[in-house]
Amino acid sequence: MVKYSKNQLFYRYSSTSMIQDYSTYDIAQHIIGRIFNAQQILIVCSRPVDPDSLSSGLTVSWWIERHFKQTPDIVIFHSIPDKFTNYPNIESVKFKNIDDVNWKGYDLIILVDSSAWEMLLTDKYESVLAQTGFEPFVLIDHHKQNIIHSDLRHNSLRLDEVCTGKIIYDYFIKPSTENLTEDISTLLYYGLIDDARYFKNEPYDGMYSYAEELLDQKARHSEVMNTNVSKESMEFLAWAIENTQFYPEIETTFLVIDDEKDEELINKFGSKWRLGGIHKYYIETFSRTVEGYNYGILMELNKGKVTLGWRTRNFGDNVSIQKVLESVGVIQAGGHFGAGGASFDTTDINEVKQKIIHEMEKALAEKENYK
Ligand SMILES: [Mn+2]
Repeated sequence: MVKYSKNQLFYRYSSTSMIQDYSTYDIAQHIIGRIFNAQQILIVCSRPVDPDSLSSGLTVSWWIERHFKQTPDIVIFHSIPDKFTNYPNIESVKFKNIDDVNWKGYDLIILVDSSAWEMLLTDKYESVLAQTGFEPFVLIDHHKQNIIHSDLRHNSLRLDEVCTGKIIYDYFIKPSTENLTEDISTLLYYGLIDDARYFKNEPYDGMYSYAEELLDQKARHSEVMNTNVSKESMEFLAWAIENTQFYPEIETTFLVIDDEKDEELINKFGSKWRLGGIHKYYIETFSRTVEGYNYGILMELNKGKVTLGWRTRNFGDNVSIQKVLESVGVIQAGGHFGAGGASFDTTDINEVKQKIIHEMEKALAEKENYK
């Protein structure tokens, strides 16, 4: 039987939605119980290395320290782009190699903001799971249901929310009656604003009141809204627009980075162009923005696989790119309706593209089967 601290008596039934046979409240309680009983906690932030992923990891860690007087380690296995160096507490997130973690040393591993093992634990995730099993893991996430959520069953708190930070706030911090510090509010606000794409994405219940609560707790609005992009991101945008292919009949744009284009990018931006996330600005400003092109796909050849990112306009009568990809032999696809990622177990990038084009033609002709 789990013993709760005095503070936990304040946890209240806050949701009636169910995850399998457990209510979300039960799952949150179960996770709190596990935190309370844990000896050594590790927090793992996910790829894409974005504001919600980093701020969720930092916020959970802050709350555990504050509420349970225990200091977790925070780790990420993908490098953190320079644009995050001004984030409060960012130095507590350690960028590590997966082999440098003593997995057996942690009895609780909290995963945040992820819909796939690979996004968290890299392509070596199977060797980690072979050592640990599923037991040490819990997951807090807002992506579409995927294999990882079923693997972790009632240790996965997955909700359709605007961002993972909001779930942490609603289910852990707020009921515990801890007040946010200015820095933590600001971190959560970064996560919210980025995942909501400055409120251009679909509105989720409670999204605006959450923003207001963070502002009430001194989130630094002007700091978060002070966006600028690196010169490299702008140069990538210009290059990428030049290299984008337009397919009007399927309302889709493709940017295909095969070996030849990769070489070109390495010459322009250095071998680490992928890791710096300089392609993100192209995806956000260009994909699904051009009139008549509701779908934007960026394909790459990466470590012997074809990987792909998509954007779909949330407005209008559109098909699900995930469904399209599932019909053309994807090994993994997930994320959100309007924004997601996928990978194919092949290096024939043009063959994958041709299959997608063919399936998109079908999908647009029979929309009801691809929703
Ligand atoms: Mn997120």
